[in-house]
Amino acid sequence: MMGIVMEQTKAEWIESLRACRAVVMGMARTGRAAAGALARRGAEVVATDLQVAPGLADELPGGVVFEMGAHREESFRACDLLIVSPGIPATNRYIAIAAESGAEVISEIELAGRLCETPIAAVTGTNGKTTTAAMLSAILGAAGYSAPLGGNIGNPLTEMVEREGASADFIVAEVSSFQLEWCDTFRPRVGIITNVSPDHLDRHPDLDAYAELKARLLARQEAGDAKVLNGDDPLTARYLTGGAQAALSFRRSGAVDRGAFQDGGALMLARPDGVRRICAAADLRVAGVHNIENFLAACAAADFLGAPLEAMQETARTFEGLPHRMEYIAEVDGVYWVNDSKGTNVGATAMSLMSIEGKVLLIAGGTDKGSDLAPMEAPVRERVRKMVLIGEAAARFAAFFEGKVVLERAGDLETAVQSCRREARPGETVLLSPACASFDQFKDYAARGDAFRRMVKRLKEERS
Ligand code: UMA
Repeated sequence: MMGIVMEQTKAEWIESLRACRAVVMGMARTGRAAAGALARRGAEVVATDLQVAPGLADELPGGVVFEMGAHREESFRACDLLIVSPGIPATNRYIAIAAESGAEVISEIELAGRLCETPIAAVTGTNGKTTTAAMLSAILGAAGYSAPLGGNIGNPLTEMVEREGASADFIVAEVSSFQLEWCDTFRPRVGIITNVSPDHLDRHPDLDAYAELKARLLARQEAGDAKVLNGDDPLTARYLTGGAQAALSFRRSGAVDRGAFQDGGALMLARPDGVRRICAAADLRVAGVHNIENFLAACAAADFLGAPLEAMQETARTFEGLPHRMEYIAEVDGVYWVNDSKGTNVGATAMSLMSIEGKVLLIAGGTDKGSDLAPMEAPVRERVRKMVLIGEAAARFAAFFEGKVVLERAGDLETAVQSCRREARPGETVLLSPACASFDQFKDYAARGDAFRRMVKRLKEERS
């Protein structure tokens, strides 16, 4: 079987799966969705994972061969197509074995794109991509379109395409840099890059390589498509030039030719036929300057896809935000508790700190990604009264912030919460925004945020 070439239609490629031997590597959410989609289209599928996951055979179509507990070199040598889960680094030796044996290596997002005839609006970027994608889906929904949301947010895009592709007007996809690593022909009708700042530098060689991966989202776009880029972020704005697609941008610090921008207290849309006011920045139900950026990006994309101003205005008033992203949990004895467990990198935590009024007790740390901590220094000095450190990264964070802010090494989240409970004064905010991944102590950032929410709710109950 050949890789998809530009002359080959999607239908032809799908037909070719009947003669395809596929290996799906990783049997978590991504792998299960991909293995099912391929088997249903007639491919011979080997599903493999280093871990054993019981119950998989009941979940997947008959005929799928399971190689669990270890990978088998022979299977990688013999396959035509390899689907790699996002959690597996590109340097994995089995990927090299398959590629050297002539297999095409793709991600599950690439697979979803090949299976999908519905226009896709895809959002990537270091921070804000989940919220921007959710806002875009909400605006399109308010405009009367069916625009379900999938991808990195948690439900694999392939699953979404299979379930709703035929009935949806648009599919809104949140896409991570890991998922773009193995993308080749993925071509969204609209591609948004929210921003690029240091993250995942344990997986990508440097910031430039990471930005280039993000830009891969736009590489296959053609006339009739659009890219939406952050005009205030030089690493992102550099992709505004070149390409046959329409170039839209969003900015908080000045007008744009086409896209959306903030003008004092107003949020504006710049269209080919003139500038229109969307709403006041204060109309947004979600707090924080980063959410103004997310909303502007979503509006620029939604306008390109045909949504009217009223749908944007309604979404501004009603969109409540997402769990684990500056999620307000409770006030206990005058102290505000906020869950920003999705703040998994330095840029996200810096941004979250700047969106809070008053002093902050910051709970940070977790799995160390080795990022430069300098971008956090000014926000920490300005806003943080005390930093309480947890997880593997605690020692490096402590060494960097020593003498810059009051520090405590709490070890784990429960101890950190108890310490903040004792220390925080009325009017202050206790913020969990770790600037780190969670894998040292939790399954993922959502499990960490859920645990934090439970602990805070318990504190609240103890008071009432
Ligand atoms: N494995 C092998 N061999 C290896 C290494 C790993 O078999 O050599 C197996 C592991 O045992 C595991 C699987 O491969 O079973 C890897 O699964 P995965 O980590 O890719 O998990 P999924 O459940 O498929 O989740 C992925 C995304 N995970 C990552 O990017 C790490 C999820 O994003 C995403 O929601 C999901 O696909 C659906 O699209 C999570 C994430 O942390 C939320 N994303 C990062 C972020 O947002 O910062 C990028």
